[in-house]
Amino acid sequence: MTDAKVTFPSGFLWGAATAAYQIEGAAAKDGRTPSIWDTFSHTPGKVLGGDTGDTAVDHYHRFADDVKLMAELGLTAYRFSVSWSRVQPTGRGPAVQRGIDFYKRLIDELLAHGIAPSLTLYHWDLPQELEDAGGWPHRDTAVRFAEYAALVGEALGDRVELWSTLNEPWCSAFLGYAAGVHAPGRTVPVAALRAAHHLNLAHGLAAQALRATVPARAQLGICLNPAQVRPLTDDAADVDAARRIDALATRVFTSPLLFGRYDEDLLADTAKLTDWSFVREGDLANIRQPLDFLGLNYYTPTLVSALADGEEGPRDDGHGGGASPWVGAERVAFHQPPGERTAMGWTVDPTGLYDLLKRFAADAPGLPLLITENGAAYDDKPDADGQVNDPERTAYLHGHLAAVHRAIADGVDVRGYFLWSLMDNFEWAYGYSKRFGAVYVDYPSQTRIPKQSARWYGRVARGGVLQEPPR
Ligand code: IFM
Repeated sequence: MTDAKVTFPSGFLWGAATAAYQIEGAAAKDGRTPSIWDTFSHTPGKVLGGDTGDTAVDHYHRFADDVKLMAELGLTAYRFSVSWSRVQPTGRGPAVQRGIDFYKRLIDELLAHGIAPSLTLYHWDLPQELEDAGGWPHRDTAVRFAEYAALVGEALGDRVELWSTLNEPWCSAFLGYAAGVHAPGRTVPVAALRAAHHLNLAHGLAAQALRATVPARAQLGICLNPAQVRPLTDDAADVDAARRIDALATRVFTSPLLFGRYDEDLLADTAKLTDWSFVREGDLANIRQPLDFLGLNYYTPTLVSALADGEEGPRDDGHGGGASPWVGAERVAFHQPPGERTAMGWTVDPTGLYDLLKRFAADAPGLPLLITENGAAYDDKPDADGQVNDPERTAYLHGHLAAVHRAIADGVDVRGYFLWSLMDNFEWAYGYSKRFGAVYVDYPSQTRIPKQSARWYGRVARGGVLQEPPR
């Protein structure tokens, strides 16, 4: 491979990503109150091993060392999320200064090390009080979110240029309210659709609130996890199954965000559940706000086929069981795409990332794209010398970065890549059993050990040139 083929554009962001509940710990410190994930993880049987984010990887106290480590690795950007209930404990009213101060300290540390902060306002941790008042299926939650966005914008707008409103609203809506495998653990199909709409509205209202509070240089976007859906065969029924899943996984967000509409096929597929009258006049205009970038999170493609009435088929869509999140598209089978799998059981297939980038370059011409998450879990362990060698993760990153480079070479405007995740952390319903980190965390001692993949990624980041994985 020659350098010319694998050199990324100058200014390309080389980052890693995390989320507040997955790393911070300090769950009851400095005025923070429970979020839906605190409640969910403390409910017996919801999270593997009864794990919680109470301590997580104690980033709240160790952030300065963690930033130092990022700088040593050569990262130029860091994507983190703000814990809503740390800065606005009840989801209403003024900001709590101690909560804000934590993020100020973190951001100042990043800036001092030349690392661009990329702030996500919401990565799934709704203040419990807002869930008690109805949660995302309830319209007022979107209004509350815009108020929270304004508070954070006012407090941190001078320090942060890259802003994302929501992370993976699909998971919040469909895993949280239909499948029940994520907080708040409800299994009410129509609640998921209402939640999806109110998350879209929350994004639109928050984007407007941010534009009014943060300096004009700020870049605003949203991080989605569009499914890269493929039909098992060319059969019309399978192609239609892929269309149904695409509508529910991706277009339920991208069509209102980018085009100001909910697609007719989505409305038809879900008509037996709702007439969508919760979409009020003016909502779609509020949702369709100018974006400075679209964040894409990608891990694996989705392979589907149609199920005839009464027919059974494989149903593991990789989201950990529970009720079906695919409300209105229940007659779809999910197949394991061929290829190697990660410890999550997710197939490694970088062509899905390439296809996704090409799709959004076509669907949203002129809109810069960021890979805001991509990575893999493996069963990493330190060896006798205390080193963590993770060749599978390096190969995964290499393959996906090559796919990003290929898309850029084809003219797709990709501005950066954030590896998921900076360090091992609380992997939601899987607790601490899945390690996505480039940095290994020994949980009892909280010792951080950069894995071999982190060192490799750092070399790529420093040179802006894709390196061959170590042999
Ligand atoms: O850990 C999660 C993250 O919080 C959101 N995107 C997917 C990751 C891996 O499952």
